[in-house]
Amino acid sequence: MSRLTVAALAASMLPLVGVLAQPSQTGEKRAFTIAAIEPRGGANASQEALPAEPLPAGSGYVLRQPDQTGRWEVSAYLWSTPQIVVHQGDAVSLDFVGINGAAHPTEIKGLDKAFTLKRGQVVKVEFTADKPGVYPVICSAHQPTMRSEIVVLPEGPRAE
Ligand SMILES: [Cu+2]
Repeated sequence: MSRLTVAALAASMLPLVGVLAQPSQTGEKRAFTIAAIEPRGGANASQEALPAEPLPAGSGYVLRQPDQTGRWEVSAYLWSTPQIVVHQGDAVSLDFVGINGAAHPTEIKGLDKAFTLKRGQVVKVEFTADKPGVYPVICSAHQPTMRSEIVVLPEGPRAE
């Protein structure tokens, strides 16, 4: 290979190297609030019978038997935001707010984040969405209901 050919080859590869070496230009700041909530409903057994079917297993579901007045109640522990979608490269900020339930031992699987959210507290979790995938947000005390997920889409064109 002549010196000239090598020089020409190197020159032709320069634009490609430039593209590959360029840092991500698509990253945006994304912020979300995720509350620990417990929506609740009930009725008086004289008007609406207590369901005969038991709820699925797990402490995420709560069925309160009729009280002295005959009122029964059902509730489920949930994250207020069941799914969050961001793009690869985004700087993500999550504010977890404890509203219902005393404590929520929580893990974001695949992101190496773990914390206990207590009522009346805000826990801030920040990370850069490096890798595309689905990252479950699990409160181990309230399964199977208290599960959310963070979806990181691969880098690419965004909707305007
Ligand atoms: Cu919980």
